[in-house]
Formats: sequence, C-alpha cells, structure tokens
Amino acid sequence: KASTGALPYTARMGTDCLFCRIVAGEIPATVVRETATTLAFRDINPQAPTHVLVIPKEHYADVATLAQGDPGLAGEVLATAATVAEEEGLLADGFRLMFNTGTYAGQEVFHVHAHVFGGAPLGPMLC
Ligand code: DGP
Repeated sequence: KASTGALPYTARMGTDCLFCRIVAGEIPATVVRETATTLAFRDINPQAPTHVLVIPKEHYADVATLAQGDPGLAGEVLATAATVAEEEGLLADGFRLMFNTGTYAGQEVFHVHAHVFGGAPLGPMLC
C-alpha cells in the first residue's frame, strides 16, 4: 500500500512535465520573479486580477510530496509567494494562496504550484 498519493501522480505525469519545461525555458511564460530554487510566473488563464503561480524549480508532484520531501524548499516557495504578493501590491488588502492537491481538488498540472490570487475581493472559495 502506498504511503502517499505521490505514486499515481508520477505515473500519470510520465517524463514530460509542462512546468519543468517552463523552468528549462522550452515553453514561454511571463516570469515575475526568479530565485535560485523557485520561479513565479503569471497563470495563462487568470482567475483574478493578479494570478501568479509559484513553483520550485525541482520537480515535486504536489505540495504534500514537497513538504514531506524537502520542507526547506517548501518554505522557499512560500517566501517567494509572499514576495510576489508584496511586489504585486496585495499585502494591504490581502490575497489567497492555494495549492490544489490531487484529483478531488482538480489539480491539473502535477508539478507543485502555489496559486497567488489577489487584486479584488475573492469570495469564500475559488473553484
Ligand atoms: P491546477 O488546477 O492547480 O493544477 O492549476 C494549473 C494552472 O496552470 C491553471 O490555473 C492554468 C495554468 N497553466 C496551465 N498551462 C499553463 C501554461 O502553459 N502556462 C502558464 N503560465 N500557466 C498554465
């Protein structure tokens, strides 16, 4: 019995990861911030006036796998998300940080990403 949900995601992903290709520069993205270990870029289909995705450059399928596998890197993703929120002017009015994780949450890209939403009142949930 698998102890985490990571295995099915990895199997589904195969070797061709969209966000790894963005990190490699093979697919263009509007990058708003880059650190040694993280990348932040605008979502291709924004759901709020500000909608940025923050990822670790290293591949982890989801936030559970990342947090358990490399808690320090998970912290760096959060720190980049906070800096992006500050640079996008979201700190005064607030913002939402969201990690869709697995099938029930509707995760579509199996390279962990924090959604940073802001710039307008967001309501109780974004689905
Ligand atoms: P999720 O459902 O949490 O896995 O969200 C995946 C997000 O990724 C979704 O909001 C759309 C975004 N996305 C998908 N393909 C691309 C792409 O090629 N470029 C960018 N910038 N965003 C993408």
